[in-house]
Parts: sequence; C-alpha cells; structure tokens
Amino acid sequence: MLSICRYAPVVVCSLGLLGWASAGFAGSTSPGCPGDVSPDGVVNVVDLLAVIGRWGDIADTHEVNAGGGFVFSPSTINAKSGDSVHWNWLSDNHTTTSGTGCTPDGVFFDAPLNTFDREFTFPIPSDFVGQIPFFCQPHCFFGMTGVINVAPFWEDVTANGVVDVQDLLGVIGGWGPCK
Ligand SMILES: [Ca+2]
Ligand SMILES: [Cu+2]
Repeated sequence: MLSICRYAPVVVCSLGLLGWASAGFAGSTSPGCPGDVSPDGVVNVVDLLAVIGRWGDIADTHEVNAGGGFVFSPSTINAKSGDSVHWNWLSDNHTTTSGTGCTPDGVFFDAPLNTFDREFTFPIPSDFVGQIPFFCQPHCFFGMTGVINVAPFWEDVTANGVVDVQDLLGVIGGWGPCK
C-alpha cells in the first residue's frame, strides 16, 4: 500500500486507502461534518486540496510578555485553532484574564502572573474560531488589555496539531454531503 502511495498521484493513492480511513478515523474540528474543511456542507475534492495546500502546517505557540509597565507585549496575537498562547511574567503583579470591559468571562482563563506564577499557557480549543479578548485584573483600567484573534485551522481534521496523511484520510472518510 505504501509503495503505491509513493508513486501514485495523491488522490488516487488516497482513494485506495478509503477503507482504512472509514475504519479508523474519528473526530473533527469542522463546523460542518468530519472532513468538511472548506466548510460548505459537502466533503469533496475542494476539501482534499485544502488539506494538501496546508500540508505539514503545525500548531504554534505564541509568546506574550506581561509587565515592564502595565502592558502585554504583543497585545494582539494572531493565532489559529489549536495553537497555544504562552504568557511570560516580567514584573509586578498581573493576571491574564479572558473577558471584555474589564469583566472576566469565566469561560477561557484567569491566571495570576507574578513572581510565584511566572508563566501560563492557554491551549486554544481546536473547535474555536473568533476573538478572545483578555486583560489584567489589577491594571485593566490602565489599558493592560490584549486580544487573541483565532483563525480556523479546519485542515487539521484530526485536531492533533499537524496537517498530514491522517487529515487526508479524514476528508476521504467523510466524503459526500454532510449528514
Ligand atoms: Ca491532523
Ligand atoms: Cu497588570
């Protein structure tokens, strides 16, 4: 099977692996259905090409400093579903708290950043797309705020942080109109 994959066009190879895909695949980050990467309610060659177009792309970790003044730096983090954000404490007593208008949302995170808690990591949920605003509780009114912009990463069908053959198989396993 693998020797076929090495030499055959990728679509042909993939269709050959259809049985394996339907047997072994589980999970999706798409709002449509498993493998609907585009997403438009049908799993087809568009989704297959989308996965191939982001082949090898991986989940990233975004570094943010807290302190050295009442600031997060950078204060705008452009990320994608499944990435992580890692805050590093620099000085003073801060928090990183998700919410708007200096009010915790109680949904994503509320973590101290001080001499005892010098770092905090937030894994962005693989099914989340949109904005996650955050602020520092003691210094929000001094403008110590930030925002995580989360772009979709549906091409990582398996939501394991890498676009690879498993995602291709996920698309093939979901082939056809979403049910
Ligand atoms: Ca994957
Ligand atoms: Cu602060």
